Parts: sequence; structure tokens; C-alpha cells
Amino acid sequence: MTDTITIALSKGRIFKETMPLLKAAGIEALDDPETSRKLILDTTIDHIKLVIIRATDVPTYVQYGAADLGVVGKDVLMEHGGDGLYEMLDLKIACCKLMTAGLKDVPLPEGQLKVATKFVNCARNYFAEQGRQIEVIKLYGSMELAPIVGLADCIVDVVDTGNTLRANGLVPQEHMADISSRLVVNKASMKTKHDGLKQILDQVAAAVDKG
Ligand code: PRT
Ligand code: MG
Repeated sequence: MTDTITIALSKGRIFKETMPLLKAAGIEALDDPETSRKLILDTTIDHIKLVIIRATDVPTYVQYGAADLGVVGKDVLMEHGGDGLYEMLDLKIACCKLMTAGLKDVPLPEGQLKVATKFVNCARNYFAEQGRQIEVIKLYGSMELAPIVGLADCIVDVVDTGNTLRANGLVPQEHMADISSRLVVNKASMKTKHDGLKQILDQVAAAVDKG
């Protein structure tokens, strides 16, 4: 009996951009998560399953071994902290930047900054390194609104084209980190399912290198 291998993925851009890489390892989903209500998808390889979960839940599933492998943005991974998992590969997909942003033409105040974000830990670490005092206001989405309504002086969010910022009268300010998605592995699985995982990792790595 071959051990089951479970791969955790989120719908949307990560699923779309990961599937071509998994295909190189012979793994194709038998259902489309955009149309199916299934949370566990079978694949062309009998013992390999995909679980479709929220992007922010991927590190948690892999940390506790509910999934052996996961694909997750470096932003989400930094925020989680990475306990219980190894970051094995940079898949070079879903690329963007983690940035601070604020209202156009409005200088940031001296002294303590109010920062609205869902990336609470990333924000605390970044501003602590800069020696700047902040108050973090935790939000779950639509961060761009916070400076407009006076809830915060600036935000920390991922930015791709910057169109969402511009459409709301904000400008990108400080570049905190370059972001791409990473293949992560549960630490215990890496020992107990080493051969099966190593094969997938090598094939995906080769597909990433081919571009
Ligand atoms: O959407 P949901 O709340 O379920 O979760 P999520 O937003 O964490 O998931 P998803 O699928 O939207 O993003 C998954 C990963 O994709 C993130 O963790 C990032 O690593 C990566 N990624 C790449 C992005 C973007 N590009 C991106 N542009 N994630 C989010 N965005 C947002 C951005 O914040 C802005 O609001 O998309 C909007 C459009 O961006 P602009 O700059 O092109 O206007
Ligand atoms: Mg989103």
C-alpha cells in the first residue's frame, strides 16, 4: 500500500498557477475547484489528493500534518511563522510585493503610526526593525479603505499592479518584501513519506526551472 499524499491549495490564482507545475509530476485534478463544491479532489494519481482551503489556512494544515504538502504565498507564510514545516521550493508564481501604502500627497505623521493590515506580525516585525512605534489595527480585507476613513495612517498589503491602491487614492510607499508562492512540507511527513515526497519535489523543481 502506498501512503496517501495530501496537497493543500487555495482556489484562484494559486490553484491556476500551481496546476501546470503539478502536471509535470503527473498530477492533474479530476475536478475543477471553481465549479465543484468538493473540498477534497482526487487526482490522476490514486494516492495523491488535493484539499482546497483558504490561502491563510494552508500553513496550518501543513504544520499539523493534515496535509503533507502545501502551496502558499510567502506573505501568508511569513505571517504564520513557519512552525512545523519546511519551505522547500520557490515556485515563482503569484508574484507580488508586500508594501506599505498611504494617501497620496499626505505625509505620514511623526511619532506613533496607525497601521491597518491583515499582516499583523509582518507589520510589527518590519516597523520594529526600523525602530518605529506603531499601533496595529487588524483587518480581514479592504485595507485600502482604512486611510480614507481615518482608521489608519497607512496600510500593509500585497500589491501587484498597484491599480487597487490608485483607484482608492493611495500610493505605494515602502517595499517590505518580494513575494512568490512556496511549496511547503510537513516536517514529520518529510521523514515518514520521504521517497514519495522527494519524487514530487524533484519533478516540480524541474518544471519551475524550465519556466
Ligand atoms: O481572497 P481570500 O481572502 O480568500 O484569500 P487571499 O487574498 O489570501 O487569497 P488569494 O488567492 O487572493 O491570494 C493568494 C496569494 O496570491 C497571496 O497570498 C499572495 O501571495 C498572492 N498574490 C499575488 C496576491 C496578489 N498577487 C494580489 N494582487 N494576493 C492578493 N492580491 C490582491 C491585492 O492585495 C489587491 O487587493 O489583489 C488586489 C489587486 O492587486 P493590484 O495591485 O494588481 O491592484
Ligand atoms: Mg484575495
